Amino acid sequence: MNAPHPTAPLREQLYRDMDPLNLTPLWEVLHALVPPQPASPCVPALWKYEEVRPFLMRAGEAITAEEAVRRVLILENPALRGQSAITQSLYAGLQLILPGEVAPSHRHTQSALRFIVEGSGAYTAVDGERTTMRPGDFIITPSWTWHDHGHDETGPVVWLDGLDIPMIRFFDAGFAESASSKSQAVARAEGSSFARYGHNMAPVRHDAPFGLASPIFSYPYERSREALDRLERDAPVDAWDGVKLRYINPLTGGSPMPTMATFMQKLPAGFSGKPWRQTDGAVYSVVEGNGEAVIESGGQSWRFAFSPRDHFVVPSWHTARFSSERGCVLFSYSDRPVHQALGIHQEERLS
Ligand code: GTQ
Repeated sequence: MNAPHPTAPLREQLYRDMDPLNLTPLWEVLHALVPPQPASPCVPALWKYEEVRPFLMRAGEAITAEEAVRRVLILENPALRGQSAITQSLYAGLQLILPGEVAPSHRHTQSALRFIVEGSGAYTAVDGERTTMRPGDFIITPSWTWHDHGHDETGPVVWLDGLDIPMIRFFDAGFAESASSKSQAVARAEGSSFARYGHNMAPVRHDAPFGLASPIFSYPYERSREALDRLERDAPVDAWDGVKLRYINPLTGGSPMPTMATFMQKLPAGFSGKPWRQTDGAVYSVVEGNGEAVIESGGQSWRFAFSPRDHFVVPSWHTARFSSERGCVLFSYSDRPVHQALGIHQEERLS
């Protein structure tokens, strides 16, 4: 038997005596504080739309959009229950709006993205300009812009909300306020932002109306899809990503909003991708087609068979690879711009 270390009682007594002064010995926690590589508490998770949708529709019976302010079911990481987080830094939720409803106008420092999952004809209004929502469209609500959502047409409309809520909470930097009127007055014609900034041109003056965020509110699916189709036909397919593009702020070439990067990718039919890992955990929304994601970390492995409108999360530094027999299209977002701004982004492409 090993004799107890002669200093052990000394240390125990030290810890007990200094505890009331809120003092803790670094050497007991150093390894966990400065890990040799990221050790995310998040786990990979998949939400099948066919399983989630009935609960969204029940939410539609249980509460109005106006009473809820935002009628959303939060996609919580199973390892972070109660924290309204899908990764340590990101929030995801599915928002439902029904014909005739209004989600009242407010603004907050948290940035939001919308990715339209089901239905058409709802609108979101951002600082006086409305944008009609269609499946596959990517829409932004920059920090501190007034926004309300409404629906004057038919059928339920569901979209994915991606926000930097946990990140802003981490920094204790959140502000919010409600508007005095439910819906904003329309100040500009629909499509005027896209006309000004969406054609590789920009106004001659005043060309950054939303500071760090993109002046384009809506990136229509047909444009993104057309680009991916053309690249699939005419350019080499990447062995890890298939055909993948990032959305940009046309004024800077950077991400549409400072805290979140967004991507659209197509896996061609028969694609069997090589594995990769990156420090930015990412949330995926399946747009079209079926496929499989295999995610591995610390000897554990997850295999997700995904279909249109399903959502899944790949946490930081988990190894992932994608495949698709008949081809598919995936939208995703992550906190990559923050990693890049801090100079800590890491990516590995494995073979
Ligand atoms: O639409 O403004 O899912 O403020 C969570 C917080 C949506 C929104 C969410 C929000 C919103």
